[in-house]
Amino acid sequence: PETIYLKDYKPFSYTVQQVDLLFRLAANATRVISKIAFAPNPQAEDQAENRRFFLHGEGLKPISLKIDGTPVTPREVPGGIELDAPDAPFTFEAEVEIDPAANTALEGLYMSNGMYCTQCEAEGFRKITYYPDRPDVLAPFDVRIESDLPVLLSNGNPGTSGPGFAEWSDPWPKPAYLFALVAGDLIAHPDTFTTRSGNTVDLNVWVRPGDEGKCAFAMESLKKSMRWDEEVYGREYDLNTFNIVAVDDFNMGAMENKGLNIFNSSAVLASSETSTDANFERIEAIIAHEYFHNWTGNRITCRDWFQLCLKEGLTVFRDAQFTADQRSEPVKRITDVIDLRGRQFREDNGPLAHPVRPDSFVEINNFYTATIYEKGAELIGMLKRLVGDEGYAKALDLYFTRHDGEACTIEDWLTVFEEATGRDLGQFKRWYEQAGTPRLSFTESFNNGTYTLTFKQQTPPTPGQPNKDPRVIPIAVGLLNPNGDEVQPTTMLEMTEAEQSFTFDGLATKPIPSVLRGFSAPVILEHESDTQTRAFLLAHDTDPFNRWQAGRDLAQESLLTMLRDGAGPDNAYLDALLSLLRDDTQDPAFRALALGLPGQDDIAQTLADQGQTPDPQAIWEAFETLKHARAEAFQDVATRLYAQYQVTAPYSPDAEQSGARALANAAMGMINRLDGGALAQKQFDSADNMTQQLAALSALIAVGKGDAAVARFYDQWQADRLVIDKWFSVQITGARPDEAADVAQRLTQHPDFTMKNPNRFRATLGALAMHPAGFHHASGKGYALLADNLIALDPLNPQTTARMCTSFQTWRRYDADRQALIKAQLERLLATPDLSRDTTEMVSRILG
Ligand code: HT7
Ligand code: ZN
Repeated sequence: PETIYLKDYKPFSYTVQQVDLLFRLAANATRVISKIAFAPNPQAEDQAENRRFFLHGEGLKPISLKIDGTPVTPREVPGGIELDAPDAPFTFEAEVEIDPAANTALEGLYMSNGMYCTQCEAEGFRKITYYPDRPDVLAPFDVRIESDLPVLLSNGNPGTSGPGFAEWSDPWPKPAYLFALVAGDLIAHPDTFTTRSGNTVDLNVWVRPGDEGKCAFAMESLKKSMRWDEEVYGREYDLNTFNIVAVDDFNMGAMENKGLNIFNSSAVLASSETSTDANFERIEAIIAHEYFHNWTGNRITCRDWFQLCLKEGLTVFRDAQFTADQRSEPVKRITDVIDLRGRQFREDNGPLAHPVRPDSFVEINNFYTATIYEKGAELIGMLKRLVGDEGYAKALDLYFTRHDGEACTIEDWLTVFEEATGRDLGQFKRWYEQAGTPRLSFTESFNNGTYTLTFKQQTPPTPGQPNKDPRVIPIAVGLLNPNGDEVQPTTMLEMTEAEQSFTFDGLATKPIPSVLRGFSAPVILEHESDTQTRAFLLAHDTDPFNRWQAGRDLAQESLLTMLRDGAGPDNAYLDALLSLLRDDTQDPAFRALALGLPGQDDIAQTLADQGQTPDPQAIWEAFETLKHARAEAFQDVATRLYAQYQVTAPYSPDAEQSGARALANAAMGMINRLDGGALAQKQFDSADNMTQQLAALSALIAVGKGDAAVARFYDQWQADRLVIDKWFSVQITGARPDEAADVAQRLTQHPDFTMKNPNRFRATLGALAMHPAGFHHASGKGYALLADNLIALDPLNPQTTARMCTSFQTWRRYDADRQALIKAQLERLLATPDLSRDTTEMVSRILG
């Protein structure tokens, strides 16, 4: 397959002035009739004689093609067609036929439960009709849909409609990846929103009949997002309609199509009976994310797909700010960092490492990664820390005014910051160009009241990038005296060298440093610290992130020592955690987070970083031992917390109630280990919300008492797809390591298992991959099961297959036997006849 390079970017030879599309919908033979006004592009350097009129097109059946009314015969070229076109404005017309019912890839126009829907990002529009399917070609679209289905939707504002047809007009020039169409038997949950300049916007959440009772939360989240973007970024909505549609079969979370966001139903539908607190929080965040794209992505889009982080990093950053404002800032930061370390650091540390702005790709769908999204968002956070809140606000205002209606690059983005703040961001740009997570270490010295911190940064090689230059790193530091008082409030140090010292004067005693407060940069902080200092920080740090980090470090050290020396759990950790749990002045959500343990995969990675070979089974056993020791040591406090944090008020998914439930359920998890499931069974029997019910089910499975509850849960929820996804997952994640692959295998035979629904596939095979000791079982049965299913899925849905291959990305950290087993499965995958380009690229990169 062809590799595409950033350095080869050239603008398209033509501009598009207007797009008119007519869809005659039919399940197996939809007609798409397009009329597109083109003109030579003055920005393109091509001379008239070498202008190329190339249009993308994939799997289209051409019926007729015309230029200025005259039929034309195209030359078939890889990925599309080429035509001789005038060196003056002209109209191109095409009629093509496509087969949405046969489209299982869920890209382009496809069908999901009798409903038509589209997914065009990144390169799906070319499966709908011939078009310059690239993000730097922007045009207004007018759409007419003809179908007997009752609800016919597209982008922009509604126009004329009547029996069997509807017209839509989107005045905002947009790239084809933001095109959308939906047609189905849908029910609206309607509302309105008045913008701050007084425009009334019709809002609708569209769902399948039966789901109309699960839309209210999404609608409230949308209205909050609209208001927040006005208040915090000064961004108003710009059409008179905003539609959200829930679709069951969807490859990702959601899609920000202009005025017509299409969502995975798991990212919209919510009720207290069927959704957990975590589900509610995710829905609120995804609704906000897609809505915020209206400005960061749609009004200002990307010049090419190498600039993907321009819209995704910024929009993730904006949605994180929103969530922090709605809920708790420290809790949001801590959970984001857990996620970043678990997914992005893992990617940065292996064969799939790539820069936040990659410089080449084979299949762009493989680059919707944690690096582009989450590390991309971290870069925005660092920029904000470096230029300050005011500088950030000025730069964003300039970005919106200067680039509205344009397709931009990271250079454009950094230039507005340079101009708005007068800073040179040349070194900062390395964050976009260099892959890999910097390792940051420090030493301290104290002399005559002067305290010196000397930092070193170093980034290990990544594929194709053996050497790295130092980056600018904002390091937030505070200092505490031995009594626990803060003697130096948070200061932003700016490290620009490979090694650099910073001094603090006038200190009476050697302080205890709190470094990288708020996780001020996406680095791995390597610092040997003693248990006492960590316990001190857990008790006294004024920075909530670093307090939590101190607890996590203690847990990690304890686990590593248990694994290395066969020692028992560290008492200093248990004591420090116990004091925190007892402290009712502390936010319950924070205490629940402090009770969390590092991921088993994080421990495997840490061991690999230290040059050791992780044994997933031994890690699982160490976790079990530690959890059991905590259950015994915290028995009294767990019983008290469980009782104290039962929520008696009517269910609400707000931060306060969910924090209380999180702590009570963590307490129940501990009690469960000692009472053999008695309390969990009680909770399961009486639960009136999914958070309580699922936590209890999971606890029962963990102690081998889940059979009856698993059966009852299925009977109760068999009609609800999203709840049944949970039912699939919980049985696998809760299984013992030697049984997890067998449970997953059995569930793939269940009548409700289907390859065609990505949520169900992920709930089953994804759950196995997230059970490190089960997936990496020495027999290799986990690897074989995943590979079997990926081979079966690839011809149906290459995008989801390729994405799930990432479960194998850490293979080189394991012992020779496991490496051989995984390699054999990867080679088997690669040898599969007609393997998709997506999966071929992914597996080849993983094999290295
Ligand atoms: N911008 C979207 C990314 C996306 C996507 C969404 C659904 C299905 C396939 C997709 N490919 C790319 C989602 C977002 O980041 O908001
Ligand atoms: Zn996005």
